[in-house]
Amino acid sequence: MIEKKLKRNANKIDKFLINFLNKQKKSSLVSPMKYGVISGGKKIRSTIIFDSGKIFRLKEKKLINICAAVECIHSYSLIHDDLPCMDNDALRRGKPSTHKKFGEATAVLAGNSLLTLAFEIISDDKNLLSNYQKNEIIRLLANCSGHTGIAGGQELDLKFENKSKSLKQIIEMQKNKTGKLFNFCLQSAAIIAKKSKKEKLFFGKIGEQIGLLFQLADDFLDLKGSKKLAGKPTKKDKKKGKSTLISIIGYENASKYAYNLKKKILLNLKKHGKNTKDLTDTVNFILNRKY
Ligand code: GRG
Repeated sequence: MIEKKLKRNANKIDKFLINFLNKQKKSSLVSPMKYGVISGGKKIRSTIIFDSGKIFRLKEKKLINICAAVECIHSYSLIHDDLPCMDNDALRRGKPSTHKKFGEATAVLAGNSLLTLAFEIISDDKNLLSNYQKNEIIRLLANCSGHTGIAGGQELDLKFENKSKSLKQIIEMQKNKTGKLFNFCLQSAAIIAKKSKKEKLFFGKIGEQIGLLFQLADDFLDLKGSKKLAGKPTKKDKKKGKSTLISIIGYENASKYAYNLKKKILLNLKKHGKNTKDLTDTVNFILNRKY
Protein backbone atom coordinates (compact mmCIF):
# COMPACT_ATOMS: atom_id res chain seq x y z
CA MET A 1 0.00 0.00 0.00
CA ILE A 2 2.61 2.54 1.14
CA GLU A 3 4.96 1.24 -1.56
CA LYS A 4 2.35 2.11 -4.19
CA LYS A 5 1.93 5.58 -2.70
CA LEU A 6 5.72 6.12 -2.76
CA LYS A 7 5.90 5.06 -6.43
CA ARG A 8 2.96 7.29 -7.40
CA ASN A 9 4.49 10.30 -5.68
CA ALA A 10 7.96 9.59 -7.09
CA ASN A 11 6.49 9.56 -10.62
CA LYS A 12 4.81 12.93 -10.04
CA ILE A 13 8.08 14.50 -8.87
CA ASP A 14 10.05 12.94 -11.74
CA LYS A 15 7.56 14.36 -14.25
CA PHE A 16 7.75 17.79 -12.63
CA LEU A 17 11.57 17.77 -12.71
CA ILE A 18 11.76 16.58 -16.33
CA ASN A 19 9.35 19.31 -17.34
CA PHE A 20 11.22 21.98 -15.36
CA LEU A 21 14.61 20.99 -16.80
CA ASN A 22 13.21 20.73 -20.34
CA LYS A 23 12.12 24.36 -20.14
CA GLN A 24 15.64 25.50 -19.24
CA LYS A 25 18.52 26.11 -21.61
CA LYS A 26 20.35 22.82 -22.32
CA SER A 27 23.81 22.15 -20.92
CA SER A 28 26.05 19.09 -20.73
CA LEU A 29 25.30 18.85 -16.99
CA VAL A 30 21.62 18.06 -17.56
CA SER A 31 22.30 14.41 -18.25
CA PRO A 32 24.31 13.74 -15.01
CA MET A 33 21.81 15.85 -13.05
CA LYS A 34 18.91 13.74 -14.37
CA TYR A 35 20.90 10.59 -13.67
CA GLY A 36 21.29 11.72 -10.05
CA VAL A 37 17.76 12.89 -9.34
CA ILE A 38 15.25 11.28 -11.73
CA SER A 39 14.04 7.67 -11.96
CA GLY A 40 15.58 6.48 -8.77
CA GLY A 41 15.17 6.59 -5.05
CA LYS A 42 12.06 6.37 -2.93
CA LYS A 43 11.47 10.13 -2.90
CA ILE A 44 10.18 9.59 0.62
CA ARG A 45 10.82 13.22 1.56
CA SER A 46 8.23 14.24 -1.05
CA THR A 47 5.75 11.74 0.33
CA ILE A 48 6.32 13.21 3.79
CA ILE A 49 5.60 16.70 2.44
CA PHE A 50 2.37 15.45 0.81
CA ASP A 51 1.45 13.60 4.05
CA SER A 52 2.08 16.79 6.05
CA GLY A 53 0.00 18.73 3.53
CA LYS A 54 -2.90 16.38 4.32
CA ILE A 55 -2.72 17.40 8.01
CA PHE A 56 -3.30 21.01 6.95
CA ARG A 57 -5.63 20.17 4.03
CA LEU A 58 -3.25 21.67 1.48
CA LYS A 59 -3.60 20.94 -2.24
CA GLU A 60 -0.69 19.04 -3.83
CA LYS A 61 -0.22 21.77 -6.46
CA LYS A 62 0.84 24.10 -3.62
CA LEU A 63 3.43 21.58 -2.43
CA ILE A 64 4.95 20.11 -5.58
CA ASN A 65 7.68 22.74 -6.06
CA ILE A 66 8.82 22.19 -2.48
CA CYS A 67 8.92 18.42 -3.03
CA ALA A 68 11.00 18.76 -6.20
CA ALA A 69 13.38 21.19 -4.47
CA VAL A 70 13.90 18.82 -1.54
CA GLU A 71 14.65 15.92 -3.90
CA CYS A 72 17.25 18.08 -5.71
CA ILE A 73 19.00 18.84 -2.42
CA HIS A 74 18.76 15.21 -1.27
CA SER A 75 20.14 13.82 -4.56
CA TYR A 76 22.89 16.42 -4.53
CA SER A 77 23.89 15.24 -1.06
CA LEU A 78 23.97 11.61 -2.24
CA ILE A 79 26.07 12.41 -5.33
CA HIS A 80 28.62 14.20 -3.15
CA ASP A 81 28.38 11.58 -0.37
CA ASP A 82 29.47 8.88 -2.84
CA LEU A 83 32.59 10.78 -3.97
CA PRO A 84 36.01 9.28 -3.11
CA CYS A 85 36.74 12.22 -0.76
CA MET A 86 33.54 11.43 1.20
CA ASP A 87 32.14 7.90 1.62
CA ASN A 88 33.63 6.59 -1.63
CA ASP A 89 30.77 4.37 -2.84
CA ALA A 90 30.46 2.96 -6.34
CA LEU A 91 26.81 1.91 -6.18
CA ARG A 92 23.70 4.01 -5.59
CA ARG A 93 20.06 3.12 -6.23
CA GLY A 94 21.21 -0.09 -7.90
CA LYS A 95 23.30 1.79 -10.49
CA PRO A 96 26.89 3.05 -10.67
CA SER A 97 27.11 6.22 -8.58
CA THR A 98 27.21 9.48 -10.54
CA HIS A 99 31.00 9.95 -10.36
CA LYS A 100 31.51 6.35 -11.56
CA LYS A 101 29.30 7.01 -14.57
CA PHE A 102 30.36 10.58 -15.45
CA GLY A 103 33.66 11.23 -13.64
CA GLU A 104 34.39 13.10 -10.42
CA ALA A 105 34.53 16.67 -11.71
CA THR A 106 31.19 16.29 -13.52
CA ALA A 107 29.61 14.69 -10.44
CA VAL A 108 30.71 17.63 -8.26
CA LEU A 109 29.29 20.12 -10.77
CA ALA A 110 26.05 18.18 -11.31
CA GLY A 111 25.60 18.09 -7.52
CA ASN A 112 26.21 21.82 -7.24
CA SER A 113 23.76 22.45 -10.07
CA LEU A 114 21.05 20.42 -8.30
CA LEU A 115 21.61 22.56 -5.20
CA THR A 116 21.05 25.78 -7.09
CA LEU A 117 18.18 24.26 -9.12
CA ALA A 118 16.33 23.68 -5.82
CA PHE A 119 16.21 27.42 -5.19
CA GLU A 120 15.19 28.20 -8.78
CA ILE A 121 12.29 25.75 -8.38
CA ILE A 122 11.05 27.40 -5.17
CA SER A 123 11.38 30.95 -6.46
CA ASP A 124 9.80 30.10 -9.84
CA ASP A 125 6.95 32.39 -10.91
CA LYS A 126 4.73 29.36 -11.49
CA ASN A 127 5.10 28.30 -7.86
CA LEU A 128 1.70 29.19 -6.39
CA LEU A 129 3.01 30.52 -3.05
CA SER A 130 3.30 34.18 -2.11
CA ASN A 131 6.72 35.84 -2.36
CA TYR A 132 6.72 36.09 1.43
CA GLN A 133 6.24 32.33 1.79
CA LYS A 134 8.83 31.57 -0.91
CA ASN A 135 11.33 33.73 0.96
CA GLU A 136 10.65 32.00 4.28
CA ILE A 137 10.93 28.56 2.66
CA ILE A 138 14.16 29.45 0.82
CA ARG A 139 15.69 30.69 4.07
CA LEU A 140 14.67 27.52 5.90
CA LEU A 141 15.94 25.21 3.14
CA ALA A 142 19.29 27.01 3.02
CA ASN A 143 19.56 26.77 6.80
CA CYS A 144 18.75 23.05 6.79
CA SER A 145 21.21 22.29 3.96
CA GLY A 146 24.35 24.25 4.85
CA HIS A 147 26.76 24.24 7.77
CA THR A 148 23.91 24.35 10.30
CA GLY A 149 22.30 21.33 8.61
CA ILE A 150 23.24 18.56 6.19
CA ALA A 151 26.73 19.79 5.29
CA GLY A 152 27.61 20.44 8.94
CA GLY A 153 26.30 16.99 9.90
CA GLN A 154 28.27 15.33 7.12
CA GLU A 155 31.46 17.07 8.27
CA LEU A 156 30.95 15.60 11.75
CA ASP A 157 30.04 12.18 10.35
CA LEU A 158 33.43 12.06 8.60
CA LYS A 159 35.32 13.53 11.57
CA PHE A 160 33.71 11.01 13.97
CA GLU A 161 35.09 8.00 12.04
CA ASN A 162 37.18 5.78 14.33
CA LYS A 163 36.65 8.15 17.28
CA SER A 164 34.96 7.47 20.56
CA LYS A 165 31.85 9.67 20.70
CA SER A 166 28.97 9.99 23.16
CA LEU A 167 25.35 9.05 22.41
CA LYS A 168 24.44 12.75 22.56
CA GLN A 169 27.13 13.71 20.02
CA ILE A 170 26.07 11.00 17.58
CA ILE A 171 22.39 11.88 17.83
CA GLU A 172 23.18 15.57 17.28
CA MET A 173 25.32 14.73 14.23
CA GLN A 174 22.60 12.47 12.73
CA LYS A 175 19.90 15.05 13.40
CA ASN A 176 21.88 17.49 11.27
CA LYS A 177 23.11 15.10 8.57
CA THR A 178 19.71 13.48 7.97
CA GLY A 179 17.14 15.04 10.31
CA LYS A 180 17.31 18.64 9.12
CA LEU A 181 15.90 17.88 5.66
CA PHE A 182 12.95 16.07 7.28
CA ASN A 183 12.56 19.07 9.62
CA PHE A 184 12.26 21.15 6.45
CA CYS A 185 9.63 18.82 4.97
CA LEU A 186 7.20 19.24 7.87
CA GLN A 187 8.02 22.83 8.68
CA SER A 188 7.61 24.03 5.08
CA ALA A 189 4.11 22.49 4.97
CA ALA A 190 3.31 24.40 8.19
CA ILE A 191 4.64 27.60 6.57
CA ILE A 192 2.39 27.08 3.53
CA ALA A 193 -0.55 26.47 5.90
CA LYS A 194 0.24 29.82 7.58
CA LYS A 195 0.66 28.27 11.01
CA SER A 196 2.00 30.18 14.04
CA LYS A 197 5.74 30.28 14.80
CA LYS A 198 5.18 27.85 17.68
CA GLU A 199 3.38 25.34 15.44
CA LYS A 200 6.00 25.64 12.69
CA LEU A 201 8.72 24.81 15.20
CA PHE A 202 6.61 21.97 16.66
CA PHE A 203 6.27 20.35 13.24
CA GLY A 204 9.94 20.99 12.46
CA LYS A 205 10.93 19.15 15.64
CA ILE A 206 8.73 16.16 14.73
CA GLY A 207 10.35 16.20 11.29
CA GLU A 208 13.80 16.09 12.85
CA GLN A 209 12.78 13.10 14.99
CA ILE A 210 11.42 11.36 11.88
CA GLY A 211 14.77 12.07 10.20
CA LEU A 212 16.67 10.56 13.12
CA LEU A 213 14.43 7.49 12.94
CA PHE A 214 15.12 7.31 9.19
CA GLN A 215 18.87 7.41 9.83
CA LEU A 216 18.61 4.70 12.50
CA ALA A 217 16.73 2.51 10.01
CA ASP A 218 19.52 3.23 7.51
CA ASP A 219 22.10 2.07 10.05
CA PHE A 220 20.07 -1.13 10.65
CA LEU A 221 19.94 -1.68 6.87
CA ASP A 222 23.69 -1.32 6.69
CA LEU A 223 24.11 -4.02 9.33
CA LYS A 224 21.35 -6.46 8.40
CA GLY A 225 19.94 -5.40 5.02
CA SER A 226 20.53 -6.76 1.53
CA LYS A 227 22.67 -4.85 -0.97
CA LYS A 228 20.28 -5.92 -3.74
CA LEU A 229 17.18 -4.50 -2.06
CA ALA A 230 18.91 -1.39 -0.70
CA GLY A 231 20.56 -0.68 -4.08
CA LYS A 232 23.73 0.41 -2.29
CA PRO A 233 26.58 -1.30 -0.46
CA THR A 234 25.79 -2.64 3.02
CA LYS A 235 27.99 -3.76 5.92
CA LYS A 236 30.37 -0.84 5.47
CA ASP A 237 29.75 1.25 8.64
CA LYS A 238 31.80 -1.13 10.80
CA LYS A 239 34.63 -1.35 8.25
CA LYS A 240 34.80 2.43 8.04
CA GLY A 241 34.62 2.87 11.82
CA LYS A 242 31.45 5.00 11.54
CA SER A 243 30.07 6.37 14.78
CA THR A 244 26.47 5.18 14.95
CA LEU A 245 24.09 4.26 17.74
CA ILE A 246 24.80 0.62 16.94
CA SER A 247 28.54 1.17 17.37
CA ILE A 248 28.16 2.54 20.88
CA ILE A 249 25.10 0.86 22.43
CA GLY A 250 24.81 -2.26 20.25
CA TYR A 251 22.08 -3.46 17.89
CA GLU A 252 19.53 -4.54 20.54
CA ASN A 253 19.67 -1.26 22.45
CA ALA A 254 19.69 0.80 19.26
CA SER A 255 16.55 -1.10 18.13
CA LYS A 256 14.86 -0.32 21.46
CA TYR A 257 15.87 3.32 21.13
CA ALA A 258 14.37 3.45 17.62
CA TYR A 259 11.16 1.74 18.72
CA ASN A 260 10.71 4.25 21.57
CA LEU A 261 11.51 7.16 19.27
CA LYS A 262 8.84 5.96 16.84
CA LYS A 263 6.32 5.72 19.71
CA LYS A 264 7.18 9.28 20.76
CA ILE A 265 6.75 10.60 17.20
CA LEU A 266 3.37 8.87 16.76
CA LEU A 267 2.19 10.19 20.14
CA ASN A 268 3.15 13.73 19.16
CA LEU A 269 1.31 13.34 15.87
CA LYS A 270 -1.74 11.99 17.66
CA LYS A 271 -1.76 15.10 19.84
CA HIS A 272 -2.29 17.04 16.68
CA GLY A 273 -5.46 15.08 16.09
CA LYS A 274 -7.07 14.43 12.75
CA ASN A 275 -5.63 13.88 9.29
CA THR A 276 -2.36 12.35 10.50
CA LYS A 277 -3.02 8.82 9.21
CA ASP A 278 -0.90 9.14 6.06
CA LEU A 279 2.09 10.49 7.96
CA THR A 280 1.62 7.81 10.65
CA ASP A 281 1.69 5.10 7.95
CA THR A 282 4.87 6.56 6.46
CA VAL A 283 6.56 6.70 9.89
CA ASN A 284 5.65 3.04 10.46
CA PHE A 285 7.11 2.17 7.05
CA ILE A 286 10.36 3.99 7.88
CA LEU A 287 11.36 1.75 10.75
CA ASN A 288 10.45 -1.48 8.93
CA ARG A 289 11.89 -0.54 5.56
CA LYS A 290 14.11 -2.90 3.60
CA TYR A 291 15.23 -0.27 1.04
C1 GRG B 1 24.79 20.40 1.62
C2 GRG B 1 23.05 18.91 0.63
C3 GRG B 1 24.43 19.08 1.04
C4 GRG B 1 25.32 18.03 0.87
C5 GRG B 1 26.77 18.00 1.10
C6 GRG B 1 27.59 14.91 1.16
C7 GRG B 1 26.84 15.71 2.14
C8 GRG B 1 27.15 17.17 2.29
C9 GRG B 1 25.90 15.18 2.93
C10 GRG B 1 25.50 13.75 2.90
C11 GRG B 1 24.37 13.51 3.81
C12 GRG B 1 23.85 12.10 3.74
C13 GRG B 1 24.30 11.18 2.67
C14 GRG B 1 22.99 11.69 4.64
C15 GRG B 1 22.42 10.32 4.66
C16 GRG B 1 20.95 10.39 4.55
C17 GRG B 1 20.36 9.09 4.10
C18 GRG B 1 19.98 8.08 5.11
C19 GRG B 1 20.22 8.88 2.78
C20 GRG B 1 19.49 7.78 2.16
O1 GRG B 1 18.23 8.33 1.77
P1 GRG B 1 17.11 7.51 1.02
O2 GRG B 1 17.04 6.12 1.58
O3 GRG B 1 17.72 7.42 -0.45
O4 GRG B 1 15.87 8.31 1.02
P2 GRG B 1 16.95 7.21 -1.83
O5 GRG B 1 17.95 6.52 -2.70
O6 GRG B 1 15.71 6.41 -1.60
O7 GRG B 1 16.65 8.59 -2.33
